[in-house]
Amino acid sequence: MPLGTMPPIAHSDLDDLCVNTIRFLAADAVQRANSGHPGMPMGAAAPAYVLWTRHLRHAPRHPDWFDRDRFVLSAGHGSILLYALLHLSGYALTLDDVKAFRQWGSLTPGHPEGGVTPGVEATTGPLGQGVANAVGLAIAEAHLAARFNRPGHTVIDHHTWVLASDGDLMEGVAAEACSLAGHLGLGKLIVVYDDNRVSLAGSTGLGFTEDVAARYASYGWHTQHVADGNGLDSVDAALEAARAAHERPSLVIVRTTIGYGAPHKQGSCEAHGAPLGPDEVRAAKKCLGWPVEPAFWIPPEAAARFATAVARGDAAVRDWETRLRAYAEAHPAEAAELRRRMAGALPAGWDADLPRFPADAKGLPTRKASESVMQALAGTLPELIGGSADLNPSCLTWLKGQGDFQPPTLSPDGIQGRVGGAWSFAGRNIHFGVREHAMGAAVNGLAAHGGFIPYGATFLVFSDYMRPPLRLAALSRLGTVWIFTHDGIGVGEDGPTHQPVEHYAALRAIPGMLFIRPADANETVWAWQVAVENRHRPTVLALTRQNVPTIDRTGLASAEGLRRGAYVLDPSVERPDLLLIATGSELQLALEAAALLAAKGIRARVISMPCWQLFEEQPADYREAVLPRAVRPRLAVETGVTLGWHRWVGADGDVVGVDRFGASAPAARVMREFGFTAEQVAARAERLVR
Ligand SMILES: Cc1ncc(C[n+]2csc(CCOP(=O)(O)OP(=O)(O)O)c2C)c(N)n1
Repeated sequence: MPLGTMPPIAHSDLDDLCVNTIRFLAADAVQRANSGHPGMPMGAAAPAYVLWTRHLRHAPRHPDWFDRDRFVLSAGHGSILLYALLHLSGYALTLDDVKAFRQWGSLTPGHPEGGVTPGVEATTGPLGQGVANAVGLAIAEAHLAARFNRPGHTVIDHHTWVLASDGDLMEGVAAEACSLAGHLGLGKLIVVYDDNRVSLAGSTGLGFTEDVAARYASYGWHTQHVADGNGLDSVDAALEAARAAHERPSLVIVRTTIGYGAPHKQGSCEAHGAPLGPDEVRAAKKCLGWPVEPAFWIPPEAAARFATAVARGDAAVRDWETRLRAYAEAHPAEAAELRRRMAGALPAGWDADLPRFPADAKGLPTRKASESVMQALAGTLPELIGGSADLNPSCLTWLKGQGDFQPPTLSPDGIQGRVGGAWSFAGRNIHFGVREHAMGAAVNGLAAHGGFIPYGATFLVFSDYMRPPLRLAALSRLGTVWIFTHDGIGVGEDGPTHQPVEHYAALRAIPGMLFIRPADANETVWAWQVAVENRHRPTVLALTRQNVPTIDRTGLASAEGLRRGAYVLDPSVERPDLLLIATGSELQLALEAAALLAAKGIRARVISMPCWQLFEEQPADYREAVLPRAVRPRLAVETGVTLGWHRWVGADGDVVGVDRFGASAPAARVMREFGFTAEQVAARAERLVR
C-alpha cells in the first residue's frame, strides 16, 4: 500500500513521536543485527503503545511484582517490539542491551526467553505457544483470586494480555487453548490480534481466509474489530471494552500494516523477517518525518512519556502492598500462605504424609501408586493443580475433594463427572479436554505465573502431541510435572498406536528434562519427591498401566536411591560378573533374571536406573561405584528403543529393547514376543558373560 493511501493518524504529536520511537528502535536494531523481524513491530507499534501506556498495569522497577498484569508477546519473532517497550518503560534493559539485539550473551535474544530478560513473562517464538501459555497465566490468576481474595480485600487482580499474529492464530495449539479459555470464561484474558494479513511467505490470503472473529465468538469469546491500528483512540476504546467484558475472554482484532512506514516494503512479506536495508530504513524515517541520524534516537519527550510507567508502577506496587498488609491483619493465615506461594517456597512437612508401600508380589501399577502420592500431596501442597487431557480415569491424576476448576457462571447441572458443590475457579482439577498440546502450554503458563506446582497428564505415547511445550518447559526452566502413563508395550491390547517405544529416548533428549521411569510403588513416591523439589526444571513421570510388584527391599537398597538417578539394588552381590541395568517395569525382570543367573553361578548386579539425567549429575566416584568401569559385560533392559543405551552398557554390552513398533495382543504375550521374560533376559545375559 503506498503511503499516500494511508488513513491520517489522528492523535497527539507526542503519541505519534512515541509510536515512531518504537518503530525506529525496532528498525534500527534489526538493521544493526542484520537479522530479525522489523515488520510486525513497526506495524503493531501503535496498538502496543496504547496497551503499554494506557492499560498494562506493570511496574518496571519491580518486574516480579506478583499482582502485575502479564503481557505475552506470542508473536515472539517480533521480540524487538517487546525489548523496545521494556527499555522505554524503564525496565533494567539498557539501550546498549537493545543495540546488542540477537548477539551472544545479550539480554535481547532473537526470540523472548523467560528468565533471561527482565519483564519477559514467557518464552515465545514457536507460534501459538504464547497464546496458550496465556490461557495458563489467566487460569493462574483466576484460581489465586478465588482462593485468596476476601470481601473487602482484593489482593489478586490482574489481566493477562497477549499480542498475537496471524501465525499464532493459524496454529492448532492456540485454537485448542482458546476453545478451553472460552469454556472457562477467563474474562481477564485479552488477546490483541495484529491482523496485518501478511505472514512469512506471503499474504494470509494464500491459506488463512476464515472468519477469525466468528470462530472466536463460537468459542464464547467477546470479539471486536478495530479498523485502523494507528487509530490510538479506537484501539484504546476497544481495550477498555475488552476489560469490561468480565465473563468472557476478549479478542481485539486490530487491522494493521506490516512494516508501516517503509515505503517500498510495507504491507508485504518483504517487511516480515529480514532487515529493511539501510536505504529502506532511511526512506521510512523520511516518510514518517523522523531524523535519519542518529540511529536509535529516542526523542527526550518520548522518553519522558514512556518513563511515567516507572512512577505509576511504583505507586501501584505501594498500593498493593498496603492492601496486602490490611489483608494480613484481617486474614493472617491466608496472607502467610499467599506469601509462601508467591515466594515459591515449599511448606514445612509437605512430604510428611507420603505413602510407603509394603512389599507385595502382586503389586500395583505405578500410575496407581502415583495416584496415592498425589492425594497425599494434594493435602500438603495447595499449589498442586492440574489435570489431564480427558484421561483422569486412566492416568489417575484426579485430586479427590479438591473440586473442578470451572467458571462459577456456568450451571454445572447435568454435567457428567461433576463432584458435589458449585463450580468455582477455586477448584484444582482442570479439565483440559482432549487437547494435549494446549494442556502442555497452559501448564507452562501456570508455572510461569508463579504460585503453583502445575501438572498435566496423558498417555506417554501422546507426549508427541505436546512436545513443543515440553521442550519449552525445559528451555524456560519451568518446574512443571508431566504424568505420562501407559508407558510401554506392556499396554498390551491397544497395540502399537498406544505403545510408546521411541518416547523415552525422545524425552531424554530434551536438555534439562528429568525423565523418570520408576520401577515400583516406592520408587514412584521418590520420583514425585524429586518432581516437587525441582522447581526450576520439568519432570516427566513415566508410569505403568499394568501391575508391577512392590519390591521386597529386605536386604536390598532403599527406593530413595532414585534420587541419584541409578543405584545398586542388591549391594550384597560382590565382584559382579555382569551388570543388569533396568528401568520401570523391567526392573522386576532383571531381578528375576539375576536369580536365574545366580543359580548358574553368575553373579549379576542389578541396577535400577530410573533417571539418566540425575545419574549424570552424580559425582564420578558414585557413578563408578554403581557402574564399575572394570565390569564390561552389561545388559540394559527397557521396553523402548535402544538408542542411547550404549552409553551405559558400552561397546561390549547389550540391550534388550524394542527397536520396532509394538503389537496388539495381551500384555504378557507382547512382552514375551519382544524378549521381556526373565528367562530370555537371563539367556541374553549369560551369552554376554560366556
Ligand atoms: C510453530 C512455528 N512455525 C513456523 C515458524 C516460523 N515463522 C516465524 S514467523 C512466521 C509467520 C509469521 O506470520 P505472522 O504470524 O503473520 O507474523 P507477521 O508476518 O505479522 O510478523 C513463521 C512461519 C514459527 N516461528 N513457529
